[in-house]
Amino acid sequence: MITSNQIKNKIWESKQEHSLTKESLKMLWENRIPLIRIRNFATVEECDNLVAQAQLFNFDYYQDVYPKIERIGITVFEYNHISKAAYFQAVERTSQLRNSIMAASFNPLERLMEKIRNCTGATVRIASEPLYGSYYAGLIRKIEQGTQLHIDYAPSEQSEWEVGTVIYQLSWNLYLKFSSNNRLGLGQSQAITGKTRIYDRQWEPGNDQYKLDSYGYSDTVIADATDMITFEPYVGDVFIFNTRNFHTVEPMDGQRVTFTSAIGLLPNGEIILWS
Ligand SMILES: O=C(O)CCC(=O)C(=O)O
Ligand SMILES: [Fe+2]
Repeated sequence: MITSNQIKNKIWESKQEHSLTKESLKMLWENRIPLIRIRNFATVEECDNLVAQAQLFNFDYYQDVYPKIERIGITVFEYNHISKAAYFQAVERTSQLRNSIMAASFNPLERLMEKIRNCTGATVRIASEPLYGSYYAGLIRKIEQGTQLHIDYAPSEQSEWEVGTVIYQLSWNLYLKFSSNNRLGLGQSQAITGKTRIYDRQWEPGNDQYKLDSYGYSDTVIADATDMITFEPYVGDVFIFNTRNFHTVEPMDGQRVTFTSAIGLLPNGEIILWS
C-alpha cells in the first residue's frame, strides 16, 4: 500500500515556510506541505479594532466541547446534532452580527477570499446548501485553554450537508490577539504557549474507534504519525493548514483570539468557505 508519505514531491518534512501561491495551495490541499503563512495579512491596529468591536457582544461557548472554547458565530459542527434547518435559521442573524463587527473594524473574510481568488483564478465563495441558501462563515474565536487532539473534515462529520462533498479541507486562522498574562513569578520556560500542532497523519474511516467524546481523539491515533509541525501564532498573520490532519492547540495563560473559517475544494474546482 502506498502511504501518503510516499507520494512524489512530498516535502512536509522540510519545515520550510510557504507563502500563499497557486502551487503552495495545491500542495496544502494534497497534504504535501504542512502549512501556509500569510505574513502581515492585517495590521495590529486592524486586529485590535476587530477584537474591541467583538468584545461589545457576548461570546458563546461551543456546546459539548471541553476544554471550553468561546466564539461569536455558528458552526455546522454544533448543529450536526441539532438540525440543518436550525443552522440555516441562525445564519442570517449571525451574519448580521458578524457584518456589524466587520463594518466597524475591517473585513478579513473578503480579504482572504480575494487573495485566494487572485492566486488561483478559481471561483471562491461562501458555501451554499440547496433549498437552504448560504452557510455562515467567519468565527471570532477564543481558544485559550487549548483543544483536544481532533480533525475538522466535513466528509466524515457532515456527510449529509453540501460541505460534506468537499474533496479536501483546510482552515485559516487570522491571529487577532496573542498575549500572555505574564504573571509575576512565571519564568519564560514555564510560560504556557498557545501553539498549534499539526501531525502528518490524516483521518481515515475507522479512526473513530479512537474518539473520546464529541470531538476529541486519543493519542493512539497519532502513534504512527511520521511527522508534526508546531507553530506559534503571530498577530496579523494568517496560517492555513489541512484540517483532515490531526491537530491540537496548546493551552496558554493569556488571550488568544482568532478570526477563522473552513475552506474546502469541491470536485468542480470551486473553493468554498463556511463555519
Ligand atoms: O486556533 C488555532 O490555531 C487552530 C484551531 C483549529 O483547531 C482549527 O482552526 O481547526
Ligand atoms: Fe481544528
